[in-house]
Amino acid sequence: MIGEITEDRVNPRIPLSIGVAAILLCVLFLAGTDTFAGGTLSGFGVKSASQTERVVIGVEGMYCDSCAAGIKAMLKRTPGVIASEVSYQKKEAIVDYDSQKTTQEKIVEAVNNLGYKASVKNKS
Ligand SMILES: [Cu+2]
Repeated sequence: MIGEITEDRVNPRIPLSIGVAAILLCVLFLAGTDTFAGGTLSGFGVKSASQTERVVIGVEGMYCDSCAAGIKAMLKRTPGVIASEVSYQKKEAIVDYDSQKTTQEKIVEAVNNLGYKASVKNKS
């Protein structure tokens, strides 16, 4: 898992201008942003003890970038969440979390508690 994230980071092939391909690669793009990778890496204080997993959560009900920023801020305070990237345009949140401290269900619930409609899009 740690290896995967590192690989994403050193592989910045992001064809931004290619329409459909860009949409297909949006998850890769978000996973490869510096903020995301940096936050993730700095969260690995105890590599051996934590189990980092990634979940993509679909979020309905965001109306602007501030909504996404609000969700991201909330996730940052959520126990077990290591890093997150929330996109209003993609209507999704990509969350790295410690599976020994929280679950996908709890993260989805936390987003729902803010008033959005969240659901797991794919499992890591
Ligand atoms: Cu908003």
